[in-house]
Parts: sequence; C-alpha cells; structure tokens
Amino acid sequence: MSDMSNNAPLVGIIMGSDSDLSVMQPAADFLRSQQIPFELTVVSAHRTPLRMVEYANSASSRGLKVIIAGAGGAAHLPGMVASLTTLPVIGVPVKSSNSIDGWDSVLSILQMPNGVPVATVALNAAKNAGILAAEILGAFDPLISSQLHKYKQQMINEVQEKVEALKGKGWANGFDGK
Ligand code: RP5
Repeated sequence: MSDMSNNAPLVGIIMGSDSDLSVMQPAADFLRSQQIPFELTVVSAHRTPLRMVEYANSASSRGLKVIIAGAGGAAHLPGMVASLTTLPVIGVPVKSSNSIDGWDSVLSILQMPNGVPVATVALNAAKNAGILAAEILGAFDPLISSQLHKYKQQMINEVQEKVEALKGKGWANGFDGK
C-alpha cells in the first residue's frame, strides 16, 4: 500500500521548462483532487543533464513510485529518465514554442527502443498522465482504487446526463443499453 499519510510525494512531475507548466498543470490538478502527494519541478535533459541524472537516480529512494515527465520539441527527458530508473515513467508530449506541430515531441517520447518503455499519453494530455499515475498507485492501494472508481462513475453519470439532454432536445435514440 502507498503511504499517503505522511504527505511524502508519491509522484514526481518534471518538465523540461517552466514554459511547459500550463500544459503540465492538469496532471498536478488531478493528483491534488485525489489527495495523492506529488512534487513538481523543472528538469531539463539538455540544459541540466546532471540534474536529470540525479533526479532519476534518487527518485525511488526518495519514495517516488511514478514519474510524469513532459517536454516539447526534441523531447528527450522522459526517455532519458526512463533509462535511469526502474520506476514507471509516463511521458507527456508538449506542443511547445520550438515544436513542429507537436509531432517532434510525440515521436521523441513514443518511439522508445525495446527495453526502455515510456507510457506515452496524447499530445498535451497531462490530465491523462495524472490519471494513469493514480491508476498505477491504485493497483496497490485500495483507497486510491476506490477513489478512481468514483471518478469513473462520475464520468458515466455525466455522459448519461448528456444522453438524456440530447433526448430532451428531440434527438431520436433507439438504444437503451448502459
Ligand atoms: C523543451 O523545450 C521544453 O520542455 C520546452 O517544451 C521547450 C521550450 O523550452 P523554453 O525555451 O521555453 O525554456 O526542452
């Protein structure tokens, strides 16, 4: 079971630059909404390579269980961190100012060689990275798991409300399934 009692960070959110923060913030927001302790900082693979090595090497012994790493352009941070730790690394491709439509970042993070996986979410999809990190923790922690069940039920309820709203506006629906 993860230790959420002493507020020690379980998830490390890192990004190549503070300019990534607006994209990465939803990961932090989701973890906060689930009361999952996290830390958040800038670690640049290219500008601070030694800081990156130290961060990745110390992550597990500092108590982190999952790392979320976001970067744009030539996005080497998630893959390099994954190469240095056995913790699961979730990569968030960021469409940044130096990005060619985001594809450079997507491919840099996604196309990892065999042996060094990075769980890559969609472009700018930091919220999904936060959810995935919580799900990894939830596999071992009944409290987090039950919170995530509630979150999923809430999504189901929201879609059901939309189904009813569309019916209310006169759109035909012959499908009565769940
Ligand atoms: C990447 O370069 C960062 O992750 C960021 O997405 C991008 C631009 O960084 P700044 O020039 O805004 O610091 O390494």
